[in-house]
Amino acid sequence: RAIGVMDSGVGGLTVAKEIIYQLPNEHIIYLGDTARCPYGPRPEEEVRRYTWEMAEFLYKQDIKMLVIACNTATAAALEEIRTAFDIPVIGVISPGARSAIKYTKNNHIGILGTVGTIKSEAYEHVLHSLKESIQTYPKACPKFVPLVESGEYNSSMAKKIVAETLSEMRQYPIDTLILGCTHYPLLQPLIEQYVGSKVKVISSGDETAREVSAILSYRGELHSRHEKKQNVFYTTGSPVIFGQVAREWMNDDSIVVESVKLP
Ligand code: DGN
Repeated sequence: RAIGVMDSGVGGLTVAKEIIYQLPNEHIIYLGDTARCPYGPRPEEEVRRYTWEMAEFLYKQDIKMLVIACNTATAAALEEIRTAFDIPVIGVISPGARSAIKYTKNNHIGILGTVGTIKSEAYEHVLHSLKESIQTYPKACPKFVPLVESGEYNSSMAKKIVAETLSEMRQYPIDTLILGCTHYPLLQPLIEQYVGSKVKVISSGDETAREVSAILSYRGELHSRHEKKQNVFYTTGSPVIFGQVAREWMNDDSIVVESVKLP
């Protein structure tokens, strides 16, 4: 059986890439809800409904585990989907927060995310439950996701938008910066360049993949040999740009993207 990975668009590919890297024997079924991306500015109730629709689509593909590789969707619906499903369901917020706690020395942590994620204060909640003395510096970055979805994450416009959005972050005493949106690792080189080498930039993919590995291994559900099946990538939008970003980001020219309709 496969591992289901879902996001509002191409962002969850940053998590899927880590899962494929750490668990090369596993088979992934990915769903990006590109037609309704971005989720960030939408009311929580709407994000919750869309997240359920994606989760149910993947569940029907006979998956053994579900990764909600979208912070906005994790904040809105992880707990209720986890309660309802009979397979393990994880999100990306706790893994990202755990990584940040491992790295910070001065306990000042910046958080970048969508409007929905920042408003939910989900990162603050997890960070403070792990370590009370953490000081947080949140910033919503609504211009980042459209840049990534349009494949323009290397452009000079991207560089300008990163600089404009993060100018106040440079004033804060942070030593760690959480990319609290799975789209942002595609902008990571620009973000790192802008905040400078004294700030450790964290994305949640690595730690999320470790959690997938730990859970499946505990349940005895890891494949010991390579699953012969190709990973499958679905989008609710146009497969053209999605396919370009996916092939480039995953370094895999064989990726074919299929269209689906939700619900
Ligand atoms: N990739 C999603 C996240 O991690 O929050 C959000 C993208 C979006 O829909 N704005």
